[in-house]
Order: sequence, then C-alpha cells, then structure tokens
Amino acid sequence: MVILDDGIRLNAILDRPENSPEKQPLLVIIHGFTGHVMERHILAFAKTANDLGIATLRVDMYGHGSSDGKFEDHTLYKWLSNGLAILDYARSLPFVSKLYVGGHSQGGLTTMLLGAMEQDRLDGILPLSPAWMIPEKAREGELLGQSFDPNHIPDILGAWHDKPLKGNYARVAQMIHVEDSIERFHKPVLLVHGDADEAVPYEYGVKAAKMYSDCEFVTIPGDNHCYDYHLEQMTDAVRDWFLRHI
Ligand code: FER
Repeated sequence: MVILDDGIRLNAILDRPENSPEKQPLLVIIHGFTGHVMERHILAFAKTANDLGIATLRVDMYGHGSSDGKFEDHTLYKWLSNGLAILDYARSLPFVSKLYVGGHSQGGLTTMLLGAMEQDRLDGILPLSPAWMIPEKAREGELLGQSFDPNHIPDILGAWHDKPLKGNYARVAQMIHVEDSIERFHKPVLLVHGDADEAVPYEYGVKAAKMYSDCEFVTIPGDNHCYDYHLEQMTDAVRDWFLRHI
C-alpha cells in the first residue's frame, strides 16, 4: 500500500488481526535511522499489538526502505511531514477507534514530536529507545560518532554504513527542542529503554520518562539498542501497557 505525502510515495503495511471487529484501535509504527518496516524489532512490535486485537500501520519513512526519497536528503522535518500524512491517512480508515503512535530510536524521537503536534487526536504514544538527544547533539556538533563545527555545518555529515547524509539533516535537527514536545503531551506514554544501549544513552530514556506527565518507563537490563538480547521484554512491556490503556 502507498501513502502519499505531497507526491512522495511512502511504502506502508497495514496489518489487521483476523476476525477483527468493525471498529478497533490502530498503532502507527515508525522505524529508526537506516531502518525499515521489516526489521526484527519492528515486526515484533507490530505482532504484539496485532495479537491484542490492535491493527498496525508500519511505514517506511522518507529515504528509507521502499519509500521515495534519497537517504542523504532525509531530515526530521521530512519525517514529521510524513508523520502528519500518515496520521491523516490513519484517521481516514473507517475501522479506526483509538489511535496510537509508536516508534524506535529516530522513529521514537519522531513519535515524541508527533505526539505534541497531534496531542488532541492521539490516545497515547510509545517511544522505544527514542533518540531524542539528536537535536542536542546536532547543536553540540556531534552526530553519527563524528564531530563537526555546529556553526559551520559541512555539506556532507559523513557516512553511516557507507551512506552519506547531507548537512541539512543537522541544520534541521538543531532547530528542534524536544523538551517543548514532552511538556505539551499529557496523554499516556510508554517508554522502553535497554540500559546497555550503545546508540542512545539510557540516561536519556530516564530523563524523558521523568519529564512526561503520564509516563510508564520500562528498563530492559543488559539490553542494547535493538533488543538483541531480550526482545521479549520489549514486547512484554508493550503488551502490559496496552492491556491497561486500550
Ligand atoms: C546519532 C545517534 C543515533 C544519530 C542518529 C541516531 C544522526 C539514530 C539511531 C537510530 O535511529 O537507530 O548520532 O545521528
């Protein structure tokens, strides 16, 4: 299925559990930086919701997976524009009752920002190991493990898995203040973070959880960024939270 964002085609996969009733909740799922809709932890996230009778909509974001756009051109503004289009589409589906957004890492950051933008339309958000330090790091001149002058951003930020990324990524990220989005969202939040995360420091998860007004925080002891060791603890946290919030 394709969702259009102003001419940009986004690859989306809608999963509705078998024998779904006429109305059911929908969870929109957003992958991380270099991620896509078929990643192991994204599939596990979706399956957990589907098993509870929640439909899911997994989407490849701009410059990722099978969607339009080049990786090097992607920015958080483009992902937020995608997110608004995806949520408009989600709300247009006649079966949708409650609406949730969840995402991993950069998709978790996108989830936190969309949560604020759509706080009146969403029923809850689920940022998983959200990379909400990206804007702060962009202002400090440190992304992808590389340093740059934050006041004179280079044209190319360097390569991640041999994929270059344009400096516009950092220019956009510098403009984003995630604290404002955290303060604006007062509905239920589930935040999950492995305390051995090598990509997004665990302390950021702890800090965001304290700042949200209605947040449940689940630590996965010893786990890394993509839950390589305890995937079932991530899905257990999602299941437990949904059982209390559907
Ligand atoms: C960074 C650290 C983590 C970064 C991006 C991430 C662009 C995102 C990781 C992910 O989404 O999995 O310095 O810079």
